[in-house]
Amino acid sequence: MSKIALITGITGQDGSYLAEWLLENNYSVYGLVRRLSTPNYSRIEHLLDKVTLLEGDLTDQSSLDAAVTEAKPDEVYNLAAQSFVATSWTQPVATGEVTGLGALRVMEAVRRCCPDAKVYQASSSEMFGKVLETPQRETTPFYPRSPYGFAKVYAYWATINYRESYEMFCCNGILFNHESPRRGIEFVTRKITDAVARIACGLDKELRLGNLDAYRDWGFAGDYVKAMWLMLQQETPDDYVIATNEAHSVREFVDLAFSEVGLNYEDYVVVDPKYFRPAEVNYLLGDATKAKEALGWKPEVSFEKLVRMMTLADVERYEKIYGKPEESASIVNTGRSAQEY
Ligand code: NDP
Ligand code: GDR
Repeated sequence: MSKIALITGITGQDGSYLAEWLLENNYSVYGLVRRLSTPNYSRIEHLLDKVTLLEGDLTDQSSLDAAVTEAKPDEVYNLAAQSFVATSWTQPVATGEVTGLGALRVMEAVRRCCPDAKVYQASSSEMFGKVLETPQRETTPFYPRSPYGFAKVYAYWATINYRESYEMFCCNGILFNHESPRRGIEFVTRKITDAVARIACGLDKELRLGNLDAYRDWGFAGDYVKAMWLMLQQETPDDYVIATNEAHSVREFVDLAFSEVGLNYEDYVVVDPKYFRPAEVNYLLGDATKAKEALGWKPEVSFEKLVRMMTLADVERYEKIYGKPEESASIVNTGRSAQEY
């Protein structure tokens, strides 16, 4: 009998990779989708005949109860969230509702309607915020720096409390930043690779960014969803940091991405205070030793490969629409295709 998984946030970056991974492993996959004025299935277009979509919203308990009752899942992956940190200052209450209370509602739905289901909660390195220890590990104290960060701390503790109060199998994956060609366009990595491609194709002349000296531990989303799954395959529930153990600055990312197309970032990047955050997370570096030892998990894609993968994918996308640029940027000469990554 194949296992059943319910993914909230299936239309997001991680949801799409996780659905692929679970389907490859013979799961029946259900995905929760919310009502939008126009459906947003671009990341799961290729999976639509293989997954069952259920309508629901993390702000609506009855819809979550109904989804869990219908799917009868063995595993629930709560990936849905208002996940953009910058927006959490302009929509702090909505962020708290979805990212914080939404996780509690998912666990309540499981407790009431399908208590034996295992639950994965998408916790975040943003909880470490103004870091109190480097590198950050499972025991590092939290100091969130945004409404998103403190909403995730609430959800983190709700996950642990449901494990301890009801003996539910609930796990926190404390994931550091992970990216891919499917990353939302407003996140800095994708904003950069999209702009590099536009500039290389002659469609744009500059890229406006905020703090170039923020450091992040960036990995590949396709690697990270496997860690989520591994957590739910263990005998006992626990919490794990998932990271590459390498920190790079936004400046390094931007430099490498422009180099991929043979350009110098200093000729195009403009620092715009509009993108500075009211409280910044300056430096994140994760220690995933526990995950390596207990889950046998390690990242496969390096920082350099990730930047290349994302840049190539965006260049190819624009080239398909507008044709190759006259000036041969080096990316066109690598002979590699984004499909290879
Ligand atoms: P995305 O922003 O790409 O996806 C978020 C998903 O949540 C989308 O499917 C979105 O649906 C859905 N969603 C938003 N609001 C609601 C709601 N009210 N009800 C139901 N669904 C909703 O995020 P990622 O895939 O990058 O991240 C997945 C999870 O992991 C998130 O919880 C994020 O906070 C967390 N995380 C991410 C990290 C990263 O680096 N990517 C690192 C650590 C944690 P729609 O398509 O309709 O907008
Ligand atoms: P983050 O990702 O806040 O770490 O949250 P983001 O890519 O938005 O920012 C990373 C760093 O880059 C700096 N930065 C800019 N960021 C954006 N978006 N746009 C800019 O123009 C820009 N210029 C500089 C930011 O200040 C920041 O320091 C992501 C999300 O996926 C969360 O949901 C997740 O929990 C964490 O990663 C781990």
